[in-house]
Amino acid sequence: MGLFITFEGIEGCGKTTQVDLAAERLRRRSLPVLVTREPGGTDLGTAVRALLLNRGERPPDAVAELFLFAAARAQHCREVIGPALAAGTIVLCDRFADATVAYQAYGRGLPLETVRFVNELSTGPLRPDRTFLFDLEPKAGLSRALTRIAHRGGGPAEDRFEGEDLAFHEAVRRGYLEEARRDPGRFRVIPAEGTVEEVAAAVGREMEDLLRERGYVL
Ligand code: T5A
Repeated sequence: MGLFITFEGIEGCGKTTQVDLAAERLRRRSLPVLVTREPGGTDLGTAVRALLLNRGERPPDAVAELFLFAAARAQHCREVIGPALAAGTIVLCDRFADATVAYQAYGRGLPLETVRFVNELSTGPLRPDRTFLFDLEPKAGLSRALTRIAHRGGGPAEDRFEGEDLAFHEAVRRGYLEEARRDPGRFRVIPAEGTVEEVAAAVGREMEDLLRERGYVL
């Protein structure tokens, strides 16, 4: 079995930047790595991503949103993540089921136990070995995310969640921190206000510990 590592946090916390840097470090050591993201990672996930993240005249209802994220994840787990882990790959995933708890339960206000149940259905037996939670003030995260969107050019902005108010993003952050408190064995909370290099150094230390713990020769 490989290793399943997820990267989580509010908008603009820097997780995508850190997923790419972590993958680069692992590849330099000739370790087999797969980088993927949610929603996404499969044809179905990519189609669902457009439905969920692009602004439209009629945004999905919160329950519809929950099921769309779950549908994308069910396909992703069975078509991509599960087989990659079975082949011994280290899978780095930009967001996973904790995002559904943070956004759809804490952010949207859907019942927590219902969201957990839907998550279990969509992931089946798959659980991350480790989750890095990049913690940042929502104001700082949103300002970074909006800069990223402004520089994106070309494609769709995928900014529907960035349009939510500050209270929503604060609730999402609280949700993530609460999940980390419930499962300290899996989560590592990484302060994300530093420079890219400072945050990457913290991720690097945590990755070394995990690889050593799991018997990888370093
Ligand atoms: N969602 C997702 C749910 O509601 N439920 C779910 O179940 C799931 C899976 C997905 C959206 O869907 C929601 C949550 C999201 O709103 P996404 O594709 O994950 O969207 O996009 P975002 O989270 O919005 O990703 P961002 O790209 O905005 O944020 P990241 O990944 O946190 O940040 P990153 O690395 O792209 O960096 C953003 C900008 O900041 C700069 C980068 O260069 C970039 O410009 N940056 C830094 N600047 C200063 N200091 C640092 N340390 C920096 N690190 C990065």
